[in-house]
Amino acid sequence: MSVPTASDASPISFEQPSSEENERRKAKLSLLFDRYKHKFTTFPKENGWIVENLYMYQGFWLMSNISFSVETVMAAQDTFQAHPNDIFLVTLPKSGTTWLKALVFATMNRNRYENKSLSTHPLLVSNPHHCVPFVEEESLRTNPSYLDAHSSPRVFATHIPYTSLPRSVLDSGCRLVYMCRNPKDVMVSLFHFVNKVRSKSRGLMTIEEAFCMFSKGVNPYGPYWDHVKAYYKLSLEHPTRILFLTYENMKLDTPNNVKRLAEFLGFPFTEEENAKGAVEEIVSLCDFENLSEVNKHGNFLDGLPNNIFFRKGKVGDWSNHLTTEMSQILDQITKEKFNGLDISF
Ligand code: PAP
Repeated sequence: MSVPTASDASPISFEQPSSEENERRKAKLSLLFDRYKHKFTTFPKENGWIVENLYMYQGFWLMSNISFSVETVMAAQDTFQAHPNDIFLVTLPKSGTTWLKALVFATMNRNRYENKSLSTHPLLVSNPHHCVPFVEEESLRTNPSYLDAHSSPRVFATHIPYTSLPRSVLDSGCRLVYMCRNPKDVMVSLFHFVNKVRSKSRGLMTIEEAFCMFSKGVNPYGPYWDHVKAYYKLSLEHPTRILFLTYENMKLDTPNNVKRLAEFLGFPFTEEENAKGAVEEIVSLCDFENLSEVNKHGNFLDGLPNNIFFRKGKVGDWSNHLTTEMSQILDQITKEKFNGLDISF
């Protein structure tokens, strides 16, 4: 059986973005802010984690004046055109986006890099976020658009809640992979991330503040539970259209989950590949130790260091940060919100 390959026409740049590119992105963001501010500044507002405010848009809290924001989501809704064979990797921030991008990219492009020196593999020279673009960032793109590529299937990631996905994504019948993670680990991971990127003038966020906001559902792309639930239900209704994965299960048995992923994406591993250890190769290429080493230096877009996406990569680190009471409250909320759903971590 021959394994399909993603076309070589992909114009993705694996290079580090230049400071000029970051400036151009900033200018584009500012234009979007001006285009949409008359709408979203009237929406309900809360204190933000990273930037000053979060705005409630279509039932979810979104930042503003940043790449992942209410204005970039609105721009995506207005302009993003999905193709029926596109693939979307959907996550809440800090649920395993970087890892999922790497696994999917490595799986779908395995033939392209076969028999080549491993050191030329994009995942060994650049950030997984450069390999799979976000829908939210398409409106800020300054290099040739991925949208114009002949590469097929195209793969995008997004944090956008189901109800806010651009109409064409919903209508095109394309496939989605959703990865969710224990809310307690998501919260702790987000808390650490935020304190690395928040402007000095805002001071550090405390774990108590983070807990209080997260448990009320007030976090970027939150409420956590509503985001997960909508995609989970969709995965039950349309199992061939949406694959629902958890970070914890992926950790527990990465090879079998990579096989499931490959089948769902239409790139199943052949018996020959299985016999020669192709799955295990991908698993080890994308494991935390390897990717965090590759991304030890250098910068990602918007001046963020590559290593910001790699902290511990463990299941259950929440126990080092949350009090017993915080943990019990989050467990109770999760139990109530996920009542009747077969989601476990
Ligand atoms: P993003 O949504 O901002 O892209 P995302 O990749 O979803 O972030 O989440 C980052 C988390 O994934 C970090 O978790 P931690 O804070 O609990 O450590 C990060 O360490 C973890 N992570 C990144 N790469 C991998 C990987 N290859 N394997 C497992 N976990 C990973």
